[in-house]
Amino acid sequence: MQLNLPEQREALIQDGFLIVRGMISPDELESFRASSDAIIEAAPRAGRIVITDWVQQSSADVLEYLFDERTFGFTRDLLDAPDAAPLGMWILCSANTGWHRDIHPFDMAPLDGLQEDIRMNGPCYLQWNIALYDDAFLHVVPGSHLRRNSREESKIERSMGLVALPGYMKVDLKAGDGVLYINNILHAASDSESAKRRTLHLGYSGFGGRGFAHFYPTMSMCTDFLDRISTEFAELCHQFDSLHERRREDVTRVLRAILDRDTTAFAAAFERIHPSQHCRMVTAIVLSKAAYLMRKYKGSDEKTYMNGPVMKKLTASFSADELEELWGRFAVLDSKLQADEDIYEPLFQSGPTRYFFYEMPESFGMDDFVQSW
Ligand SMILES: O=C(O)CCC(=O)C(=O)O
Ligand SMILES: [Fe+2]
Repeated sequence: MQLNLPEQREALIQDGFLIVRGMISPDELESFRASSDAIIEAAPRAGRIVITDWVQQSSADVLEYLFDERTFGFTRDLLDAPDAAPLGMWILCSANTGWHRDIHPFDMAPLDGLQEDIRMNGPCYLQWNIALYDDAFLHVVPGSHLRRNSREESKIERSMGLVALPGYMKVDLKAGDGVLYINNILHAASDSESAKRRTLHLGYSGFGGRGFAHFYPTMSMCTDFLDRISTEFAELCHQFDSLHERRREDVTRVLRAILDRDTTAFAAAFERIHPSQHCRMVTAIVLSKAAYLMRKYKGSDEKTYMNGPVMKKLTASFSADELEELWGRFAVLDSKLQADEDIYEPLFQSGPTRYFFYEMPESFGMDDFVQSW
Protein backbone atom coordinates (compact mmCIF):
# COMPACT_ATOMS: atom_id res chain seq x y z
CA MET A 1 0.00 0.00 0.00
CA GLN A 2 1.31 3.43 -0.99
CA LEU A 3 1.29 5.89 1.91
CA ASN A 4 0.46 9.53 1.30
CA LEU A 5 2.85 12.26 2.43
CA PRO A 6 1.42 12.89 5.94
CA GLU A 7 1.40 9.12 6.55
CA GLN A 8 4.96 8.81 5.34
CA ARG A 9 5.98 11.66 7.62
CA GLU A 10 4.24 10.09 10.58
CA ALA A 11 5.89 6.71 9.88
CA LEU A 12 9.30 8.38 9.60
CA ILE A 13 8.91 10.23 12.89
CA GLN A 14 7.49 7.24 14.72
CA ASP A 15 9.90 4.56 13.44
CA GLY A 16 12.91 6.77 12.70
CA PHE A 17 13.17 5.52 9.11
CA LEU A 18 11.10 5.16 5.96
CA ILE A 19 11.77 2.76 3.11
CA VAL A 20 10.84 4.09 -0.33
CA ARG A 21 10.75 1.49 -3.09
CA GLY A 22 11.59 2.03 -6.75
CA MET A 23 13.09 5.51 -6.59
CA ILE A 24 15.15 4.97 -9.74
CA SER A 25 13.90 3.66 -13.10
CA PRO A 26 15.72 0.64 -14.66
CA ASP A 27 17.24 2.82 -17.43
CA GLU A 28 18.53 5.34 -14.95
CA LEU A 29 19.88 2.60 -12.74
CA GLU A 30 22.20 1.38 -15.52
CA SER A 31 23.43 4.87 -16.16
CA PHE A 32 23.86 5.78 -12.46
CA ARG A 33 25.86 2.60 -11.90
CA ALA A 34 28.22 3.50 -14.75
CA SER A 35 28.52 7.07 -13.46
CA SER A 36 29.21 5.99 -9.91
CA ASP A 37 31.91 3.60 -11.14
CA ALA A 38 33.50 6.47 -13.06
CA ILE A 39 33.40 8.71 -9.98
CA ILE A 40 34.93 5.98 -7.81
CA GLU A 41 37.65 5.20 -10.37
CA ALA A 42 38.68 8.86 -10.42
CA ALA A 43 39.02 8.97 -6.61
CA PRO A 44 41.62 7.43 -4.31
CA ARG A 45 40.39 4.10 -2.93
CA ALA A 46 38.13 4.56 0.09
CA GLY A 47 35.02 3.17 1.71
CA ARG A 48 33.05 6.29 0.80
CA ILE A 49 33.67 8.84 -1.92
CA VAL A 50 32.55 12.48 -1.91
CA ILE A 51 30.61 12.74 -5.18
CA THR A 52 31.18 16.45 -5.77
CA ASP A 53 34.98 16.04 -5.53
CA TRP A 54 35.17 13.58 -8.43
CA VAL A 55 32.11 14.09 -10.63
CA GLN A 56 32.64 14.95 -14.31
CA GLN A 57 30.14 16.12 -16.94
CA SER A 58 29.88 12.52 -18.19
CA SER A 59 29.00 11.21 -14.71
CA ALA A 60 26.88 14.16 -13.52
CA ASP A 61 23.52 12.41 -13.93
CA VAL A 62 23.92 10.60 -10.62
CA LEU A 63 24.62 13.88 -8.82
CA GLU A 64 21.77 15.69 -10.55
CA TYR A 65 19.44 12.93 -9.41
CA LEU A 66 20.11 14.05 -5.84
CA PHE A 67 18.58 17.44 -6.65
CA ASP A 68 15.38 16.24 -8.25
CA GLU A 69 11.84 15.90 -6.91
CA ARG A 70 12.15 12.23 -5.96
CA THR A 71 15.05 12.92 -3.62
CA PHE A 72 15.48 16.60 -2.77
CA GLY A 73 11.82 17.65 -3.27
CA PHE A 74 10.46 14.68 -1.34
CA THR A 75 12.88 15.22 1.56
CA ARG A 76 12.03 18.93 1.74
CA ASP A 77 8.36 17.98 1.99
CA LEU A 78 9.05 15.49 4.75
CA LEU A 79 11.18 18.05 6.59
CA ASP A 80 8.10 20.23 6.35
CA ALA A 81 10.35 23.23 5.72
CA PRO A 82 10.00 25.92 3.06
CA ASP A 83 13.51 25.18 1.83
CA ALA A 84 16.14 22.51 2.06
CA ALA A 85 19.69 21.97 0.86
CA PRO A 86 22.07 19.03 0.68
CA LEU A 87 24.63 18.78 3.45
CA GLY A 88 26.89 16.06 2.08
CA MET A 89 26.78 13.59 -0.81
CA TRP A 90 28.75 10.37 -0.94
CA ILE A 91 28.81 6.98 -2.64
CA LEU A 92 29.23 4.19 -0.10
CA CYS A 93 31.43 1.47 -1.63
CA SER A 94 31.70 -0.71 1.43
CA ALA A 95 29.97 -1.22 4.75
CA ASN A 96 31.05 -2.36 8.16
CA THR A 97 30.18 -0.46 11.29
CA GLY A 98 28.89 -1.50 14.69
CA TRP A 99 25.88 0.06 16.41
CA HIS A 100 25.90 3.80 16.93
CA ARG A 101 23.91 7.00 16.80
CA ASP A 102 25.36 9.84 14.67
CA ILE A 103 25.50 12.04 17.77
CA HIS A 104 28.53 13.82 19.20
CA PRO A 105 28.07 15.73 22.47
CA PHE A 106 30.99 18.06 21.79
CA ASP A 107 29.08 19.99 19.13
CA MET A 108 25.47 18.86 19.57
CA ALA A 109 22.83 19.23 22.29
CA PRO A 110 22.16 16.34 24.71
CA LEU A 111 20.07 13.54 23.23
CA ASP A 112 16.98 14.17 25.39
CA GLY A 113 16.78 17.69 23.94
CA LEU A 114 17.37 16.57 20.36
CA GLN A 115 14.62 13.99 20.72
CA GLU A 116 12.15 16.45 22.23
CA ASP A 117 12.95 18.81 19.37
CA ILE A 118 12.04 16.09 16.84
CA ARG A 119 8.76 15.45 18.68
CA MET A 120 7.81 19.12 18.90
CA ASN A 121 9.35 20.68 15.80
CA GLY A 122 9.99 17.73 13.50
CA PRO A 123 13.42 16.67 12.22
CA CYS A 124 15.57 19.41 10.71
CA TYR A 125 18.03 17.03 9.06
CA LEU A 126 17.35 13.75 7.25
CA GLN A 127 19.70 11.21 5.77
CA TRP A 128 19.35 8.76 2.87
CA ASN A 129 20.86 5.49 1.69
CA ILE A 130 19.72 4.90 -1.92
CA ALA A 131 20.89 1.58 -3.34
CA LEU A 132 22.22 1.23 -6.90
CA TYR A 133 22.74 -2.51 -6.21
CA ASP A 134 20.80 -4.64 -3.72
CA ASP A 135 21.89 -3.49 -0.27
CA ALA A 136 20.82 -5.22 2.95
CA PHE A 137 23.77 -4.06 5.00
CA LEU A 138 22.15 -1.33 7.06
CA HIS A 139 20.34 -2.34 10.26
CA VAL A 140 18.30 -0.18 12.60
CA VAL A 141 16.54 -0.40 15.95
CA PRO A 142 13.11 1.09 15.10
CA GLY A 143 12.01 3.81 17.51
CA SER A 144 15.45 4.20 19.15
CA HIS A 145 15.77 7.74 17.71
CA LEU A 146 13.22 8.93 20.30
CA ARG A 147 14.57 7.26 23.43
CA ARG A 148 17.74 6.69 25.41
CA ASN A 149 19.80 3.50 25.11
CA SER A 150 18.11 0.56 26.80
CA ARG A 151 19.97 -1.42 29.44
CA GLU A 152 21.00 -4.04 26.83
CA GLU A 153 22.17 -1.36 24.39
CA SER A 154 24.23 0.35 27.09
CA LYS A 155 26.22 -2.85 27.56
CA ILE A 156 27.58 -3.00 24.03
CA GLU A 157 30.16 -0.96 22.14
CA ARG A 158 30.33 0.07 18.49
CA SER A 159 33.55 -1.96 18.19
CA MET A 160 31.56 -5.16 18.87
CA GLY A 161 30.01 -5.02 15.39
CA LEU A 162 26.48 -6.04 14.47
CA VAL A 163 25.41 -7.59 17.80
CA ALA A 164 21.78 -8.84 17.77
CA LEU A 165 19.93 -6.16 19.75
CA PRO A 166 16.32 -6.59 20.89
CA GLY A 167 13.94 -5.39 18.17
CA TYR A 168 16.61 -4.68 15.57
CA MET A 169 15.89 -5.18 11.87
CA LYS A 170 17.64 -5.38 8.54
CA VAL A 171 16.85 -2.63 6.03
CA ASP A 172 16.50 -4.76 2.92
CA LEU A 173 16.91 -2.51 -0.11
CA LYS A 174 16.68 -3.78 -3.67
CA ALA A 175 18.48 -1.82 -6.39
CA GLY A 176 16.63 1.46 -6.83
CA ASP A 177 15.13 1.48 -3.31
CA GLY A 178 16.03 4.07 -0.68
CA VAL A 179 15.77 4.47 3.06
CA LEU A 180 15.35 7.85 4.66
CA TYR A 181 16.31 8.01 8.33
CA ILE A 182 16.71 10.24 11.34
CA ASN A 183 20.36 9.64 12.06
CA ASN A 184 20.19 9.60 15.81
CA ILE A 185 18.51 6.21 15.42
CA LEU A 186 20.67 3.27 16.51
CA HIS A 187 22.09 1.89 13.29
CA ALA A 188 24.83 -0.49 12.15
CA ALA A 189 26.02 -1.86 8.82
CA SER A 190 27.18 -5.44 8.28
CA ASP A 191 30.33 -6.29 6.35
CA SER A 192 29.81 -5.85 2.59
CA GLU A 193 33.13 -7.45 1.61
CA SER A 194 31.59 -10.11 -0.64
CA ALA A 195 29.28 -7.77 -2.62
CA LYS A 196 29.55 -4.73 -4.85
CA ARG A 197 28.15 -1.78 -2.91
CA ARG A 198 27.22 1.44 -4.66
CA THR A 199 24.83 3.22 -2.35
CA LEU A 200 24.14 6.93 -2.51
CA HIS A 201 24.46 8.37 0.98
CA LEU A 202 23.40 11.93 1.60
CA GLY A 203 21.75 14.33 3.95
CA TYR A 204 19.46 17.32 3.51
CA SER A 205 19.06 20.11 6.01
CA GLY A 206 15.79 22.02 6.32
CA PHE A 207 15.80 25.84 6.15
CA GLY A 208 13.10 28.18 7.39
CA GLY A 209 11.38 25.44 9.40
CA ARG A 210 10.40 25.52 13.05
CA GLY A 211 13.71 24.52 14.60
CA PHE A 212 17.41 24.53 13.98
CA ALA A 213 19.07 21.84 16.11
CA HIS A 214 21.24 20.27 13.44
CA PHE A 215 23.35 23.28 12.52
CA TYR A 216 27.01 22.35 12.14
CA PRO A 217 29.39 25.26 12.11
CA THR A 218 31.52 23.05 9.90
CA MET A 219 29.28 21.93 7.10
CA SER A 220 27.93 23.64 4.04
CA MET A 221 27.96 23.00 0.32
CA CYS A 222 31.05 23.36 -1.76
CA THR A 223 30.50 24.95 -5.15
CA ASP A 224 33.78 23.98 -6.84
CA PHE A 225 32.10 21.41 -9.05
CA LEU A 226 29.47 23.63 -10.66
CA ASP A 227 31.23 23.92 -14.02
CA ARG A 228 30.92 20.14 -14.30
CA ILE A 229 27.11 20.00 -14.14
CA SER A 230 24.36 21.49 -16.27
CA THR A 231 23.50 25.19 -15.91
CA GLU A 232 20.07 24.35 -14.57
CA PHE A 233 21.48 22.27 -11.72
CA ALA A 234 24.34 24.69 -11.14
CA GLU A 235 21.74 27.42 -10.58
CA LEU A 236 19.97 25.19 -8.07
CA CYS A 237 23.26 24.63 -6.25
CA HIS A 238 23.78 28.40 -6.05
CA GLN A 239 20.39 28.61 -4.36
CA PHE A 240 21.42 25.87 -1.91
CA ASP A 241 24.63 27.72 -1.22
CA SER A 242 22.77 30.95 -0.50
CA LEU A 243 20.56 29.15 2.02
CA HIS A 244 23.67 28.04 3.90
CA GLU A 245 25.11 31.52 3.55
CA ARG A 246 21.95 33.17 4.92
CA ARG A 247 21.95 30.79 7.84
CA ARG A 248 25.53 31.73 8.60
CA GLU A 249 24.52 35.40 8.56
CA ASP A 250 21.56 34.70 10.85
CA VAL A 251 23.76 32.81 13.30
CA THR A 252 26.30 35.64 13.21
CA ARG A 253 23.50 38.10 14.05
CA VAL A 254 22.37 36.03 17.06
CA LEU A 255 25.92 35.69 18.35
CA ARG A 256 26.60 39.40 17.85
CA ALA A 257 23.44 40.24 19.86
CA ILE A 258 24.60 37.95 22.67
CA LEU A 259 28.02 39.60 22.64
CA ASP A 260 26.40 43.06 22.76
CA ARG A 261 23.97 41.92 25.49
CA ASP A 262 21.26 43.31 23.22
CA THR A 263 18.18 41.37 24.30
CA THR A 264 15.88 42.95 21.69
CA ALA A 265 18.22 42.13 18.80
CA PHE A 266 18.74 38.67 20.28
CA ALA A 267 14.99 37.95 20.41
CA ALA A 268 14.52 39.06 16.79
CA ALA A 269 17.54 37.20 15.44
CA PHE A 270 16.77 34.04 17.42
CA GLU A 271 13.20 34.06 16.11
CA ARG A 272 14.58 33.86 12.55
CA ILE A 273 16.55 30.67 13.14
CA HIS A 274 14.14 28.98 15.55
CA PRO A 275 10.58 30.36 15.18
CA SER A 276 9.02 27.62 17.29
CA GLN A 277 8.42 28.34 20.97
CA HIS A 278 9.36 24.72 21.72
CA CYS A 279 12.85 23.47 22.48
CA ARG A 280 14.60 26.81 22.10
CA MET A 281 17.22 25.69 24.60
CA VAL A 282 18.38 23.03 22.13
CA THR A 283 19.28 25.78 19.68
CA ALA A 284 20.91 27.90 22.41
CA ILE A 285 23.12 24.88 23.20
CA VAL A 286 24.05 24.35 19.56
CA LEU A 287 25.02 28.04 19.41
CA SER A 288 27.19 27.57 22.50
CA LYS A 289 29.02 24.82 20.64
CA ALA A 290 29.48 27.13 17.65
CA ALA A 291 30.86 29.86 19.95
CA TYR A 292 33.26 27.34 21.52
CA LEU A 293 34.55 26.14 18.15
CA MET A 294 34.84 29.68 16.76
CA ARG A 295 37.02 30.71 19.70
CA LYS A 296 39.07 27.55 19.32
CA TYR A 297 39.73 27.89 15.57
CA LYS A 298 39.99 31.67 15.16
CA GLY A 299 43.27 32.27 13.34
CA SER A 300 44.19 28.59 13.52
CA ASP A 301 45.69 26.66 10.60
CA GLU A 302 44.85 23.33 12.15
CA LYS A 303 43.89 20.89 9.43
CA THR A 304 40.64 19.39 10.62
CA TYR A 305 37.25 19.20 8.99
CA MET A 306 35.97 21.53 11.71
CA ASN A 307 38.34 24.27 10.62
CA GLY A 308 37.04 24.47 7.07
CA PRO A 309 35.68 27.31 4.92
CA VAL A 310 32.48 27.73 6.96
CA MET A 311 34.43 28.17 10.18
CA LYS A 312 36.72 30.69 8.48
CA LYS A 313 33.72 32.75 7.36
CA LEU A 314 32.02 32.52 10.75
CA THR A 315 35.10 33.62 12.67
CA ALA A 316 35.88 36.42 10.19
CA SER A 317 33.00 38.47 11.64
CA PHE A 318 34.53 38.55 15.14
CA SER A 319 37.92 39.50 16.55
CA ALA A 320 39.76 37.05 18.80
CA ASP A 321 38.96 39.26 21.81
CA GLU A 322 35.28 39.30 20.90
CA LEU A 323 35.21 35.53 20.62
CA GLU A 324 36.82 35.28 24.05
CA GLU A 325 34.13 37.54 25.46
CA LEU A 326 31.37 35.75 23.56
CA TRP A 327 32.44 32.44 25.05
CA GLY A 328 32.13 34.04 28.49
CA ARG A 329 28.45 34.74 27.76
CA PHE A 330 27.91 31.00 27.42
CA ALA A 331 29.86 30.10 30.58
CA VAL A 332 26.82 29.47 32.80
CA LEU A 333 24.98 27.50 30.13
CA ASP A 334 28.10 25.46 29.36
CA SER A 335 28.53 24.61 33.06
CA LYS A 336 24.95 23.32 33.14
CA LEU A 337 25.83 20.88 30.36
CA GLN A 338 28.62 19.21 32.28
CA ALA A 339 29.11 16.73 35.09
CA ASP A 340 31.88 17.16 37.69
CA GLU A 341 33.90 14.38 36.14
CA ASP A 342 34.10 12.42 32.89
CA ILE A 343 31.08 10.32 32.07
CA TYR A 344 30.59 7.79 29.30
CA GLU A 345 27.73 6.23 27.41
CA PRO A 346 28.39 3.81 24.54
CA LEU A 347 26.99 4.06 20.97
CA PHE A 348 27.46 7.83 20.70
CA GLN A 349 30.27 9.22 18.56
CA SER A 350 32.26 10.18 21.63
CA GLY A 351 34.62 8.79 24.22
CA PRO A 352 34.40 9.79 27.90
CA THR A 353 33.60 13.47 28.35
CA ARG A 354 32.21 15.78 31.01
CA TYR A 355 29.37 16.76 28.70
CA PHE A 356 26.09 15.03 29.45
CA PHE A 357 25.04 12.54 26.80
CA TYR A 358 21.34 12.75 27.67
CA GLU A 359 20.38 15.39 30.20
CA MET A 360 19.32 18.90 29.27
CA PRO A 361 20.03 21.69 31.83
CA GLU A 362 17.64 21.45 34.73
CA SER A 363 15.54 24.47 35.74
CA PHE A 364 17.37 26.66 33.28
CA GLY A 365 15.28 28.19 30.49
CA MET A 366 15.87 30.82 27.83
CA ASP A 367 15.20 33.68 30.28
CA ASP A 368 17.82 32.27 32.63
CA PHE A 369 20.24 32.03 29.72
CA VAL A 370 19.69 35.68 28.79
CA GLN A 371 20.03 36.66 32.48
CA SER A 372 23.31 34.77 32.68
CA TRP A 373 25.06 37.08 30.18
O1 LIG B 1 27.18 2.06 5.78
C1 LIG B 1 26.08 2.45 6.16
O2 LIG B 1 25.03 2.22 5.55
C2 LIG B 1 25.96 3.25 7.43
C3 LIG B 1 26.81 4.47 7.41
C4 LIG B 1 26.74 5.23 8.69
O3 LIG B 1 26.48 4.72 9.72
C5 LIG B 1 26.98 6.67 8.70
O4 LIG B 1 27.34 7.25 7.69
O5 LIG B 1 26.81 7.28 9.76
FE1 LIG C 1 26.07 6.41 11.23
